[in-house]
Amino acid sequence: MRKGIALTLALLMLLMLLMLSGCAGKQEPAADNTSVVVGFSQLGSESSWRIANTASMEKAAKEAGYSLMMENANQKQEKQIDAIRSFVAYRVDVIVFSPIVETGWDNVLNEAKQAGIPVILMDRMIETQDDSLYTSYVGADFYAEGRRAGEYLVRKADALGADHLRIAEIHGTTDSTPMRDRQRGFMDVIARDGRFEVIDSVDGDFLRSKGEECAEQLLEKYGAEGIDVIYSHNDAMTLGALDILEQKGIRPGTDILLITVDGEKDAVDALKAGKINCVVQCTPNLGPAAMELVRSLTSGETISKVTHPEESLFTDFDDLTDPSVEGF
Ligand code: GYE
Repeated sequence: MRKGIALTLALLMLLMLLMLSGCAGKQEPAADNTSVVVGFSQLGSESSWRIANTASMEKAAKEAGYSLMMENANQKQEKQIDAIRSFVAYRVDVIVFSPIVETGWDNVLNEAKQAGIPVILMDRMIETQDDSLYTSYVGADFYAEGRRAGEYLVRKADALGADHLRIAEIHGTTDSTPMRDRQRGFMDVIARDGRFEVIDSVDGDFLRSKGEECAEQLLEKYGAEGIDVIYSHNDAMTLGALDILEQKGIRPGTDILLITVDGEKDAVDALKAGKINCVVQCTPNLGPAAMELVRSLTSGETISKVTHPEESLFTDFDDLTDPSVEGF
């Protein structure tokens, strides 16, 4: 009888040991991370940049072991507001969101604040009098991107010996951070240089289809001879414009210079083919940095208010056969 009990106990202990060692041996994230719920409001699916950004967030959350509740707002601010409200009602641990435009968030973010839920702005910023409405921002320095685009153009004008370049801008979603700051950075560099004239600025909403429409309108209004440069705030719009130029027998990159932002594969390939002159990089891979902020926050660490990724640019001055010149 005693022997029987001892044997059962020994077997039980063996079983427990096996279970414990099984847990320790797993390569997966700590089990308790799954109790951390991150509410993520993505603004839409307007470009390859956005699709890559969504994938980066999903992958990073999975790797960190967090439960990600994601809502895609399909370019509607109201849908983002609804998503944030639902995250508050669900009492998620952290809210991450990419605001489609800068204004109009104070009420809903106050609701999150009252509920004690920290908010991380990912990719885009908000305009508010109350900085306590968000804990941290992780995303590009769009003003620096705009400046890089302007500095490239100054260099190009020098190289061409040009004394008058007429620029048409195709800008991103009105009142979004990348639209505002890519425009401001670019203008700040070229404004006091008499060689540059901005003849128009049209809204392409970061969409390829609108980039096509904008190019059609600009060509109708000014003719190919009336435009020297198109500065477009993202690759999707640039690639749309590029198609229209080619359809009309205008050589993109030669007859009209093209400056773009993002760095998706198709744009970098067009740069290599001489059809785009400058690609200012903007990385969509913000997932790991965003999840690191979630980790710090949920571990009670203090976090920095602003995190910018390192970014650069590719241009027709560079050695484009270098393997580091590649898009996402
Ligand atoms: O440049 C564009 C996307 O906010 C940085 O949004 C992002 C921008 C990106 O639609 O392609």
